[in-house]
Amino acid sequence: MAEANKEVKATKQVDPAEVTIDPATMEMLRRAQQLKIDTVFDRANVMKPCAIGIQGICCKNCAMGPCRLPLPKDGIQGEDTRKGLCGATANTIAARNFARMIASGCAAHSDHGRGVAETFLAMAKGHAKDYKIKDPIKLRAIAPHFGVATTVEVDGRALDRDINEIALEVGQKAVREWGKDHGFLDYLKRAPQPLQEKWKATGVMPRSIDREIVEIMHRTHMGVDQDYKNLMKQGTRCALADGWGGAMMATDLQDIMFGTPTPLQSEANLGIMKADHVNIIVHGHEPLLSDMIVAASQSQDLIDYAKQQGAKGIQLGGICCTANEILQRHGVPPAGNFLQQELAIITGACDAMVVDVQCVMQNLANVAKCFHTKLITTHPIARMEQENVIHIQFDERYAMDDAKRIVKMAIDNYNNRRAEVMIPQYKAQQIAGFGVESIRYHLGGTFRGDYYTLNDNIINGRIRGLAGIVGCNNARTVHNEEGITIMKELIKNDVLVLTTGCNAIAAGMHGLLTPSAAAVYCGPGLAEVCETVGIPPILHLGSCVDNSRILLAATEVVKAGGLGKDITDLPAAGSAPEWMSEKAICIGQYFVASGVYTVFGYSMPWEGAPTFKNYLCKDMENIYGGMWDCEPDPIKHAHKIIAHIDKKRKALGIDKARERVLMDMAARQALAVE
Ligand code: NFS
Repeated sequence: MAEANKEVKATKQVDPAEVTIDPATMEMLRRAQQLKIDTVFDRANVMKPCAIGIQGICCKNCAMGPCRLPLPKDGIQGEDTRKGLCGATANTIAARNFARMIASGCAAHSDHGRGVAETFLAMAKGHAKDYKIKDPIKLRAIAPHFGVATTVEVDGRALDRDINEIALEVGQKAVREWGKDHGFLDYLKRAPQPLQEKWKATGVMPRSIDREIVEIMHRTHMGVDQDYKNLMKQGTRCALADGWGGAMMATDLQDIMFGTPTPLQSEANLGIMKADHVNIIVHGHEPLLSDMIVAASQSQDLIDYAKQQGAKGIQLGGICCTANEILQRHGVPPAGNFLQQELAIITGACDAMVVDVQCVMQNLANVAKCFHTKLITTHPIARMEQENVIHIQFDERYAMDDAKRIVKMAIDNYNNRRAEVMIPQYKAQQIAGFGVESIRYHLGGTFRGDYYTLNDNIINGRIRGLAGIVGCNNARTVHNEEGITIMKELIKNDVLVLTTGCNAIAAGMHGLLTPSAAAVYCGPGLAEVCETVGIPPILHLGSCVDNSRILLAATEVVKAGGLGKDITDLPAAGSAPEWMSEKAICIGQYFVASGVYTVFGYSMPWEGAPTFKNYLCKDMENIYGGMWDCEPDPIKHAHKIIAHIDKKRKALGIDKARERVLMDMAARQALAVE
């Protein structure tokens, strides 16, 4: 069994209790050690990161390098004379690397968005029969952003336009956003007016999505852009093309085709897998296939077929953002987040793992070799070299047929289990599926139907502010520890948390996504709001592309009034405590450029270029209203966010209301009747 994995030998075994705070993960790591199967936790123990690369000061953009520019031991004294063979400074190198990370992140989210837009258009043309318009209200709501009319005039009366006609035009317009040859992205108009003005004035309005990515690749080629500020201007334009472009369109079009999420109950963690069921784990990002697999696994003929094979049913679970996609729309429970992907196979009960794009570890193939698990790649752009991997290319024209074929393959594999099944019995209840629309419903005014009640509670100080805590796991930090500690500290201090991505899965696994968590973990103000309206203190807003929901929720807060005129005025901040992917850097930059103070954990690839760092972490605030920061210590991290929220409350003149909340119950009651 160890054969397939013998390439990596841990010099010292990791102590499971030291690398994660999740008992299910600890249990599976012990099991892996018993079976002599290495996981990402072991590899992180054996291979240390490059001390220069981690600081962002290694340039490998031409074959004269790689040029490495380590900081002098005693720091920079006087002028920084470090340079590469061509003369590139540390700032240029770090900015090029940073911009390339943004380009890659934008490409990943936006190519996902392109796939969705193309399928949406195919659906509208009748070429993808298994996809439907599930949310026509949302389609009508977003059509005007593309300049698509939702009414037609008949005899002087405005009548509702045919929904299929609207879909066709929206699909055509959306697809063009990737390569339009004039003007700017349509969705930029959704941002608050002052923010749009700021982008115009600073010259960072994205033109088309593909162009901004290409231009970064050009500008970071050897001998092109050699000014870190100018490089980051393009980095910003590209990041905005993601957040207010590709990712936002992905979210909207997915909502229309698969349903706009509404809060629903589910569970989270490896304990959702069932020994007596066929277990299918979907992993990756795009819901185009996974949504079909949900439907296929619920079809009676396949459930009957599973029973014929001796299973009690079919258990579907998700890993990474695909998990969030099918959780928020169908209540399918996540089996885990990024660092748990190998562990789902090590349970011995994973009959098929179906992957598409992004955040899929190649070592899954090696782990799958040790078990009966069928590892199935489905996307033409994401295949694996290992021979045991099966490729079933997904074709949206035959979506349901492909999904059924995959589910049947998993069922046929049920009786091939060869290792002892060991599923850790840990899972937590959760409520997920929040969004711009459901926040309006839960925290909106009774009659106004907007964010009035949310704003009111921020102004009166029961809610101190808002924090978007998002992003990945990183094997260089303790699994889930930073994210969970930060979120607990924030809600303890009355900060309402919005979460997405693998951090959202962590919140679910650790029991923070239930309304009852409010009484246990929240400060008095936030607890009161959560208990009154019946929401968790941390709202699960979906996958990483759904960070666009956070931007739009913030815009709604601005529109509802009383908290300034722009996102940057809000008592709000962003954070990715355990970030690891290039997508996270892109997200961070579009948050910063949207006016949000954004703190990352772990370490940032700017440490080796102090001037560039200063530009991102200080100067950007003067340009966009938001700026970067990095704080690996979770408690300090949370308090940096809280200090920023308090700074914004003060600027808005609402800091006094907050002080009253901190008084006794009588004072709070007095505040409530004012
Ligand atoms: Ni976001 Fe989703 Fe997870 Fe990180 Fe990867 S799954 S797109 S990148 S690891 S949160």
